[in-house]
Amino acid sequence: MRIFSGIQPTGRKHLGNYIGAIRQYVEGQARAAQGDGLAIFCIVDLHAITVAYDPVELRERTYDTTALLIAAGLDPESCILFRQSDVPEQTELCWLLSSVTAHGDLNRMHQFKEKSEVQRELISAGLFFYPVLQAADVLAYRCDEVPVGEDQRQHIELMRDIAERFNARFADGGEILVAPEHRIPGVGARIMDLQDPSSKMSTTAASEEGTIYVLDEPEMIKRKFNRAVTDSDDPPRIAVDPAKQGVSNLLDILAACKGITPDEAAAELAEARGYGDLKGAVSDAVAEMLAPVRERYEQMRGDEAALEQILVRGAEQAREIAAVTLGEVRSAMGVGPVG
Ligand code: AQP
Repeated sequence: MRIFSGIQPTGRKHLGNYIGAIRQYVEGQARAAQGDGLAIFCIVDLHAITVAYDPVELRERTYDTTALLIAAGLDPESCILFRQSDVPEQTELCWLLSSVTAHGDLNRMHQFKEKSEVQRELISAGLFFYPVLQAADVLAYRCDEVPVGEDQRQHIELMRDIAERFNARFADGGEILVAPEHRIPGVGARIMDLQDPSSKMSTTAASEEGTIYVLDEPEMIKRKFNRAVTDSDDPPRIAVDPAKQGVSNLLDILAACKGITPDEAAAELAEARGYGDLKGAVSDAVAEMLAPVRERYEQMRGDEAALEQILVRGAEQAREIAAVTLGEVRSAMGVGPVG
């Protein structure tokens, strides 16, 4: 079993990234180690440049994200952890795969529509092409599984189509590229903004007050949960209900922290006096879950040379795999000399 996922070095990573993706990476690394599998994680700096960004900050954020992933439990001795731009095979594969990607499919991508709406100066062609590069990232490693949050479902479906179209066109009845499955968590796949529970918690679109960052101190976590939007039901009702987005989101977060279902989390709060008790329970659970990550992050972040060394070594390992796939793709497509 081979697992691959990418994460952007943008902004500070939030609770949605942690529950929807990072925690799954750590679990995937453990599963891969148990079998004869391989877990590969990529910090996708080339995706981060598809929207307005600051070059100096991009490098800082790349080290921040590397340190955070390791603090969360990724072990560079047990997985491959690398920076996307260090593996040019992925960018070449992106171009090759563009020939089997339908323009109309890219036009339908929700993420492109949402992100292009908020770009003030330029809607880059890179933003439009984002899912093709993402497909190349994953397909270069012929992986079976991609751990992601719910927002990435459509992109994974597209990369499956790209792999299948490529195989149908160029693999002569065989399978050069592997169409991967997404692995979206049953609970916590879409954590919502605490101030606007109709929008997902997000690096770029969410409110500061409504976003819990992985590195927030416990007091900050408590303050943000205390101010979380719920509803004015009288008497207050702690239940999972599409009409109660704020309460349902808090139950989802609590359930994800405790490894139970949101309904079970609601049942545990049957004796609660009101939403204050729910907010207290969820803020304690989140603070407890994130504290060790924050502490380890603080120990690691200062040593950029060590972080850089981890990324360089990871890229060497990644290139060995990606180069083989790229060679077969080039050869099947008739690109370059006979190999
Ligand atoms: N709210 C969320 N709930 C659950 N999972 C989430 N993910 C993102 N938001 C939520 C998952 O996190 C992984 C990394 O996403 P990314 O590389 O896009 O990183 P980001 O830019 O920090 O994520 P955002 O917040 O989603 O950014 P913007 O603001 O750009 O929209 C992915 O697996 C994603 O599903």
